[in-house]
Amino acid sequence: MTKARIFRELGLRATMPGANCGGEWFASSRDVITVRSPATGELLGKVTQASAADYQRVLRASQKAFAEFRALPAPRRGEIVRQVGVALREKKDVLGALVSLEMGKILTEGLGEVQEMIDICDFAVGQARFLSGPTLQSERPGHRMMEQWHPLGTVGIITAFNFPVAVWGWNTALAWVCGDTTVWKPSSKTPLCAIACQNIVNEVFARNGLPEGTSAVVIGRGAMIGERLIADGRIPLVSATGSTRMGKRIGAVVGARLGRTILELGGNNALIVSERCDLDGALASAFFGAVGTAGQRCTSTRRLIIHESIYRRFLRRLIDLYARVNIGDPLDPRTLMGPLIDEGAVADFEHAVAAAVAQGGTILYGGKVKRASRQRRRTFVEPTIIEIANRAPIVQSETFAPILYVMKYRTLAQALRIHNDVPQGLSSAIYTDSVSEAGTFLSYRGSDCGIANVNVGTSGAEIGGAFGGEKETGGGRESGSDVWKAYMRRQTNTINWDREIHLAQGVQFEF
Ligand code: UN1
Repeated sequence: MTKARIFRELGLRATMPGANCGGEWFASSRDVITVRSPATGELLGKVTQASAADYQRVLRASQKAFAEFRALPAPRRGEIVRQVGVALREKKDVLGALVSLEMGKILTEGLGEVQEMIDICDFAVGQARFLSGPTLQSERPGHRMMEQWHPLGTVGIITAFNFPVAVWGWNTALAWVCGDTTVWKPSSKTPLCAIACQNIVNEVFARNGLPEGTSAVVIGRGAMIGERLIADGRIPLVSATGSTRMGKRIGAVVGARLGRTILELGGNNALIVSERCDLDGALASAFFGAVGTAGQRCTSTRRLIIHESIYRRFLRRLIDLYARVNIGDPLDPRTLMGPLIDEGAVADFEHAVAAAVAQGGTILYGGKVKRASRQRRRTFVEPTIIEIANRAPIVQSETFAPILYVMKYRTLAQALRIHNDVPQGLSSAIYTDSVSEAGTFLSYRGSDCGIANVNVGTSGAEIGGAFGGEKETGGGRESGSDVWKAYMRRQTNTINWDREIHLAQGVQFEF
């Protein structure tokens, strides 16, 4: 698919302003992002970032839209989200290709990301008829209690470059059926994906007569737009995906004004490979988990904890697979691994490899950066396997690159200790055919992560589950299950349907 076709079908132009709340795009700062293909360096477009005044305009529109949008019955809001799902189905090929072009993940993964958005739309349509609370038994005669869920307000959504469309999709589909308006600050590394998504939604929302501001985008610097958004008392909920460092800042600022957050931050995901397991399955899961998306998923497999009796054999087979990885143009169907997002990410990769070696690690495969050429930026690295101790400082931190740290264990208790001995707690997996090992891994004594899988790898979660993690991953949950509750305000109602007044707890207060 050509760039020209992608641009035409998604309403993108060579230069674009970066703010929108429906209708015209606008931006009044002098700050321009130059977007280049991470693979080739080809100029893709220029986006003018939003100014403080642009931010205020977006917020005002969002607040105004909320007053109207929340009055629509939830199933009607669901019907509109259904139409967004249909529009995404129609644009899946081009939007998936844009994700691949701008972010650098291989095409099948770009398409998969759009599929996640379609799936969450379908999920949200059903949810729209089921935003329900319980009725409760009152202790007082003639009284009834119940819970209701009301729309919350403007939801701020901050997303990272690595999932430039899907994470916004998870948040918005739910927020909209819940009656909230949304303001999106996407990563400045992937602004074109954000513009394309907003264009798709604008068409659907306009057709349905929704007020401008129901869905808004402000592309801008963290220091300018991000800081304003998190400090803004008009935004009751900030849902943010990104690094732990960024999450600590957001948590502190939003917390100081007693706002709410959904934080989905760094992971340090491990896969335990038991000697009693389907080794082919374990191999395939480790391979996809570590090499997929060039290791730039928050769920990427970063640590392999392998039973000592199969350690050498398993690694030999894994290294064989690594040696066959086709690295190159993410839009070429033969490619299995594309580039990292930019030269900064490559510097992080190089730093991590050097640190691992300095901290006692041995490189078993890869470790090098590919040289730049006329068709290639210096953003391609080798998928890398390093044998190292879990306690090495570099293993304790998340490097967004295809580096897999491997280590061995003797007993399951030891494997679990190693597994949980990192500051992060997003995703985890064990490959085992033992009911006892699987049961232990999923028990309170097992994985301390928000996601724990048996015979399924750490990455590539379905949208139907709650997605997020513990410890430095931030504790937030996005996507499926009962996550919608975070996007609404809960109200407890007590109704006296009889004449007599009764105070709770038997208190007498008569005059
Ligand atoms: C992310 O990397 O921020 O589970 C999201 C997965 C995807 C989502 C990843 N469904 O790998």
